[in-house]
Amino acid sequence: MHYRPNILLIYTGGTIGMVKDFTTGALKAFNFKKLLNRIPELRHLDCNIETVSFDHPIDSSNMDPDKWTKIAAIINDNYDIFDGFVVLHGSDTMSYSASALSFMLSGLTKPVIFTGSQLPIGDLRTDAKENLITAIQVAALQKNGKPVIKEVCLYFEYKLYRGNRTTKISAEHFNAFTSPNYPALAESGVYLKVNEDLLHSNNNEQFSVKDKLDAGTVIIKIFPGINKAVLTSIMATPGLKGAVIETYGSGNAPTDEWFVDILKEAIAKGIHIINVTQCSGGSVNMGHYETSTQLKEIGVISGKDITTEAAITKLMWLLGQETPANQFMYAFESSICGELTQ
Ligand code: ASN
Repeated sequence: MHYRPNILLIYTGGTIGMVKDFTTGALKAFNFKKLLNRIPELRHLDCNIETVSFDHPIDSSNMDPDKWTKIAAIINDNYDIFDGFVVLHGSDTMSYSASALSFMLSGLTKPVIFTGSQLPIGDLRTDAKENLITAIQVAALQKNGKPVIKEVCLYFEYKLYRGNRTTKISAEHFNAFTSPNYPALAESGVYLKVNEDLLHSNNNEQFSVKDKLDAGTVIIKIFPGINKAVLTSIMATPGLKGAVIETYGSGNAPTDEWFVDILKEAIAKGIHIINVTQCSGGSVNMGHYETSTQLKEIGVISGKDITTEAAITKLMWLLGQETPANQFMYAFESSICGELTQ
């Protein structure tokens, strides 16, 4: 008999399920289950769909590590019952959440597809229907009775990306995401074309949720004129355990003595410093220019071609897993689930 995969939709909030507050004119989160009833197309999909919603759906600007743990727990509790998961999420922080979950859902053997929309699902010109329907179809894709996708992905505007490779690039285009350093895993046109060579699969690791995160972290963007007092004060923040520094080009930063000394002292105190590029594509390569040689010498960790979103969540995750100090650099510079090119 024909098998219909079971898909769980997890609604966390975001524009996709929002409605306009008629007094203020602002969009706010709404009861998604009620809205779903208005999408008869879902009944034509070749899978069984169930939905679960956050008790209080949020605009994704209010996303935080506790809520990532909540999403991970929903997936864990339903892991054996469902063949795939679709997480409906606001687009603003979707790349952070997809990255965080990619680390937390260790040894994943089923698809977890994040999607959302730029316009509410009830809007006449909405992009929500295509995103939702195709995300469900991707989550339901099976080959020889097994899911095709076994990783955390993000589906938006005809493209399926590895979630931890994405970044939001537009506040208004339907094409709101890009994956600057890794090609799309699948494209949806007349056919749904999956590029199987690009898919991630774990090495027979058992699925488990590793949800401890430590948010004693910061992202610092370097700019010409960066202030010594400000940087000193950030590095002196109580409880700070790691910093992602967005540098120029291939990982370059000012060579001023004070700048290098502040980072050197922070590293000596046990703060992990991660170097990522503020360019929208390409990789950090410390030592390529004189302006990054010292960073390498003092023990700054290379983020290689990781996105800032994946870097900060990987940092929180490695800290949460209590990765020993002497293994931290190796652990960060190695790929856990395809988030960087080794
Ligand atoms: N502010 C919304 C959110 O991230 C934006 C969206 O979903 N398009 O929740």
